[in-house]
Amino acid sequence: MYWEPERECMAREDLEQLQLERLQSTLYRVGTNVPFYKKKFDEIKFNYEGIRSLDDLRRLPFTEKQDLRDNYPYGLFAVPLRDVVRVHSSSGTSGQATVVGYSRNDIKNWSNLAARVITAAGVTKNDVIQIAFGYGLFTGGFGLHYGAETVGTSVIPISAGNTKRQIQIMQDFKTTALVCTPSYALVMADTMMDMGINPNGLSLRYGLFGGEPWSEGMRQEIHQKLGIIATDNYGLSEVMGPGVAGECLECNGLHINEDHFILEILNPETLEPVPEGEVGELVITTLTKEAFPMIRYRTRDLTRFIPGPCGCGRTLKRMQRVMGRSDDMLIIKGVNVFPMQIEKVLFEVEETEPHYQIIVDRENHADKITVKVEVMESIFFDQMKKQRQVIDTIKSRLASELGLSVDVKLVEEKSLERFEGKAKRVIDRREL
Ligand code: DLL
Repeated sequence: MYWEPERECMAREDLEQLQLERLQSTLYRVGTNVPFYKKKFDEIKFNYEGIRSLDDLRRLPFTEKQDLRDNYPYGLFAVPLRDVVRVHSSSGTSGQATVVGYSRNDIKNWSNLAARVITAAGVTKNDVIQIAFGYGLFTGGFGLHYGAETVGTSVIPISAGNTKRQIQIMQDFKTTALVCTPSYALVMADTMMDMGINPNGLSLRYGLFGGEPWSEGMRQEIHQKLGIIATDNYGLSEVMGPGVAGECLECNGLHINEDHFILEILNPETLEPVPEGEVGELVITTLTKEAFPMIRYRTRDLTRFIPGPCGCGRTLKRMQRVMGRSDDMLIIKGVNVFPMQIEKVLFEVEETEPHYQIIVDRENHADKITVKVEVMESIFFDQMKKQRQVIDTIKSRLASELGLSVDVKLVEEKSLERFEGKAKRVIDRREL
């Protein structure tokens, strides 16, 4: 049930003391070994002795994605390359790629934290786990792979893609736990239907999903279609990869591995902490990373802390599922719209399939959103009247959720693009 109970159920006071000690030593190491931080610390005349409490962290400057780009490839590493045993990298689809590195000890910690997340999600050494995240420069595959091996689970390192083969192997190898993005899990469910395979006849019991935002409605959909317990786990390559936070079987927020990371939730404009329990931007400081420590990294991910204790007994603080990134926020006629708000509404409408696309255009200087959503075959082909009704329902629910009128188009089942990794739901044509 717990992987490291002495840490996961630690008394708050002891945890904070440990965080403080680890923070002091991290700051000393980066200030000594990384010219980028040394310069920043000198600028504010930062004195290491001055860090007496965790609140003192707030005096330090932020690190941003651009800093990683400017220091490409190895400029922010805090150890010489001979002590680095692994590098990963972001794809660079939204600009110059970034590179992160791990020492032997970092890999040990990462494996342990991924093992925590896997254990919290119900998986034990008796399970057979199919890792359908990409292996390679992306951290998803290797991160969870090492975690699963640490737990002692039988690992099938299949990587992403080739969906029919995934299902064949799931059936033949008696997979009990599936690891991938939530959108890919739904693609697998559809493919099973096409192959005439009943998910209830498989051995699958658990699904560990992450790497992209997903709604509670999507969790229910996966649960119904695959008959599994679906948990959420969160991480990002800049601070480690998967293993930063993960849900337990209470399925009510993600426990943060606070002995290895300090998470702040700040108002993205003022950069001051939001009042307890309110939504803001997650800012992360690593406490144990040797090769690639990060001080106050601005993730752009939006979430909130969940107050109060959790039924599972872990004392590690919880955060709510990440609702999206501030850079994914669309501003339409001055109204802020998050793709997750649209997903939430679509999943509440019975006739829709869980596949959609959000298209943003600019017509006559005005922004316009069109939501394309797949609907059941029977509705798409036969019933004009029913189609109108579904469109009207979605439109009116979206209008009340967003405060904005949105165009809705019903499209045929399987007509929208499918994704094996992170889904790309928004097409913003305004930039073209
Ligand atoms: O996606 C690490 C990961 C892999 C986490 C597999 C969990 C499972 P990156 O490619 O660097 O790393 O992308 C990180 O993805 O800043 C979030 O915006 C988003 N993200 C990751 N997990 C979640 C999640 C991996 N559970 C970026 N919910 C992050 C919402 C997520 N968004």
